[in-house]
Amino acid sequence: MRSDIPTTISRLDYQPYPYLLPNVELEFDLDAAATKVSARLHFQRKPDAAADLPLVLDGSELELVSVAIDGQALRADQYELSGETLRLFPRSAAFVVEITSLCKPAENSSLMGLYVSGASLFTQCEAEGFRRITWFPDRPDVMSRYRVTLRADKSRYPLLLSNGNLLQSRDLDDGRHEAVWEDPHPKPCYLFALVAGGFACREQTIRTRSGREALLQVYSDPESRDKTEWALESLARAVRWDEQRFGLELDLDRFMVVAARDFNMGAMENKGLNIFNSAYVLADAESATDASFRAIEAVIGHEYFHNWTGNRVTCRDWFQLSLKEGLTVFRDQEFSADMLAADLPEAEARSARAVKRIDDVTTLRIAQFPEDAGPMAHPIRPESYQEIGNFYTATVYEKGAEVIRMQHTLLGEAGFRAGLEEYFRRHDGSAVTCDDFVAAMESVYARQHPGKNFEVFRRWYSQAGTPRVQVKMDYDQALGRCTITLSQHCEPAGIEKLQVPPAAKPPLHIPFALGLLGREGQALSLQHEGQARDTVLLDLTAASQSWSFDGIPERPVPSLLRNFSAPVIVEYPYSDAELTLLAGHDTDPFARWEAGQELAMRQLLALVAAIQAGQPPRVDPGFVQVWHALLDDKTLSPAYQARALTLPAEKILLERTSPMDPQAVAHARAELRGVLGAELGSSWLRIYQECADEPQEYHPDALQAGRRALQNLALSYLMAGAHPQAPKLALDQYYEAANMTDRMGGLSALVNFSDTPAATQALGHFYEQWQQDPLVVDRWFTLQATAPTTSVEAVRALMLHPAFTLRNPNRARSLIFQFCMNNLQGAHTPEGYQFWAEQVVALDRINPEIAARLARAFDNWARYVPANRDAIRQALETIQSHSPLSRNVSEIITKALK
Ligand code: 0A1
Ligand code: ZN
Repeated sequence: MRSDIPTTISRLDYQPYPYLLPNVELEFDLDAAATKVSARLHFQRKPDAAADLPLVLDGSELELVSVAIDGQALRADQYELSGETLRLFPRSAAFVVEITSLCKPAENSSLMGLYVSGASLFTQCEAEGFRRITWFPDRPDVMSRYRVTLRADKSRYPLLLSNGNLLQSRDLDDGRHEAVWEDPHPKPCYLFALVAGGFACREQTIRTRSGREALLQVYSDPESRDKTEWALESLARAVRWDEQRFGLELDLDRFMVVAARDFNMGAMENKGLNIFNSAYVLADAESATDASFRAIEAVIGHEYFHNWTGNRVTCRDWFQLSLKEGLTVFRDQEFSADMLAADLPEAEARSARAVKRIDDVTTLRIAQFPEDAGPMAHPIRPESYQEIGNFYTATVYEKGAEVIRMQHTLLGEAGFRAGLEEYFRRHDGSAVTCDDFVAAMESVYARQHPGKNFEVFRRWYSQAGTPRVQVKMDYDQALGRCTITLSQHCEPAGIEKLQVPPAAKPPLHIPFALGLLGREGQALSLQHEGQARDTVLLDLTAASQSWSFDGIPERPVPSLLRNFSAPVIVEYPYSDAELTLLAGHDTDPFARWEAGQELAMRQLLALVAAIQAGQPPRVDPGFVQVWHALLDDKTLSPAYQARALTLPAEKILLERTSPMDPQAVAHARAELRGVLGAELGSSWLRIYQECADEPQEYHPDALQAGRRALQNLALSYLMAGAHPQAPKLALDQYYEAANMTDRMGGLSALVNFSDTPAATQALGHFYEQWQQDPLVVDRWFTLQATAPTTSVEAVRALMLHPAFTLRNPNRARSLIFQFCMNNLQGAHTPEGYQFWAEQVVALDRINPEIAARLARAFDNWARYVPANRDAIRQALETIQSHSPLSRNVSEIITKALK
């Protein structure tokens, strides 16, 4: 484990690498215990670099066997090896370095570099894993062509894969074989990959837009081959979509996806050889839920889209991570939305896209808003880091995608596409910065809007924190004029909070979509920039600005931040009656959903206050009526209705309490769900029966999945409201289900809402049935980890289950992470916090990347009610007192305790 003194790396300290490395030749003698790697690196000093600069290479957990320059072996006194760097002193401007080293895949539990999963070998090189394979300039701005020779025992590792094209393969003596791969595209080393093992393949040949043939392949464990159909179809759809929507074509003859059981993240976009967490590849109706099918499509799309946004144009340094991640998340969100809306009539397509937007905004609010309000807050382009692995964050990914989406909103679809084309024209084949991206977009924007630029917009890249936009509306009856004033403000975030005097935070460029509704809920037409529209886009670029609209016959109700046009918090003093009007009538489906959520939020906050004051919680009948109206609204699609009738997530509610009170939040939400379940029992039952009444062959499309989501939501409300028929419905649904979505719906209703022998029996039955399928066993652990009645003792007992292990990230996440992060009732106790500290320390010995993620469970501890705050501080100190701690965990804990 690396536990060196933390060094902070700053964005502004960037120095170009003084050498080019156009060609890399690698030879692997693969073996789980010790793999020998021989590298031939063809260096050229850059013309503007000083001649006496040493050649600095990165290496970690490697054993150096030999090093030579231009065929001359170096003696130990001819190079410097210290910590993670190897310094060589070449004498000429062009030279070949040959390095032979050993690494130990079987001992590598960090899953970075070359590691073992099951009986196979995999690599993970982003961000800094390549240095665990060989000494190398492990930085994204060094781009090379790779030729890779793999040798291994043929019976153990029958398949040998790497990036690019297979040049040749042959048998060697003593049962070994060899494969030679060449990748024609220059790439940084973080995109290198190899896979060795026994796999089954599902493949399809496609013809790309320009008429080239390409082979798409999905590799899995042989026993999972019948679960790779959806992934392969998703890949084919992704290829097609990128051609149609952005004109981007596959640049390879062969594109491979391989599923790995042990993987730190979701998946990895290695050039032509994507390696995936098996959770984002394997699915069939019996074992995967609708949500998993959708997630697979999204991640397959995401990694494929990186082929252009990330691989063809890559990052100059890791501070630019959002250059590829924000852009690629935006692209995968649009891909998913287009797939959901495909083949639907106009109105339904609009609703389907709104559902996707609602889900994405919910993710942003659950994961990114809290991050932006806590000690790890950072701009989407961070200014400094100790461990780059800690910056694969919701801010870089999800807020980064929102920043791209705003550029799309400002430029329009055609303008955005033109901007992207300009970006590739300027930068294809190079490693660039976020500024370069914005400059390409700006070139189109300035053409569209003479005199305007992205000078203010650029600040999104350097400012942390969620801005607040305060809205004021004035109405002049005599003039028929409505004036909207927007004022923005952003509190200090993260380390800014420690600065005295506080840093100035200049205003941002915020595209703010607005509509006005009449008192009957009708859309009012607005005159703006010479056109009449229902929705106008206000360009807020100063601290405060006003816009007036004439011809408004009555005092309107504003519909604000339509479609969530910017990642901000809106403040406007709506009356409950106005929110009710919007929740029932807003023509913007996102804003309509938002109004219902805001009403629910008010109700929940009132319940939290009552619980804290020891008063009986009382629910406003007016609010129940709003839910009733949504339940009875036949014009809504089931998928949309399911979102509209779901209460705001506990974590979103928690963010709105001050100080944060997790126990009161959990109780308030459970209380409201119970009341809504009980008071609207007959409607929930009707909806349940309507949804359940349509037996069809399973398909994870938007319509079917929406219906199942609504059915399962109705079931959970019936259980929460203790409807007399509910337990039987849940049991029957569980035992008779024909797909995993229905089965999990039944089982979670039983486990979350009743602590009965029937629930325990069903859980036992589930494990019996599915124990051979690791991804389903993960569901089994998660369900128990998140059930409100699950205590720390229960989790400890589950950790003793033979199927549990901390070494497999998916399994560790399914139980430990799910409990600590998604079980407010069970985890937010003094024992819960101590348990968490123990697990962070235990995981850190195995896998620092994963441990550092768990270490962030209670980031916002300083804002909690005193009892919780003090107990978390103690737990943080417990972690801090451990030695050694990885650089990953230590960065998180130090920042949390500052
Ligand atoms: N580039 C990948 C994310 C990723 C990052 C690090 C990994 O290993 C520690 C793995 C994957 C993506 O955005 O999908
Ligand atoms: Zn990505």
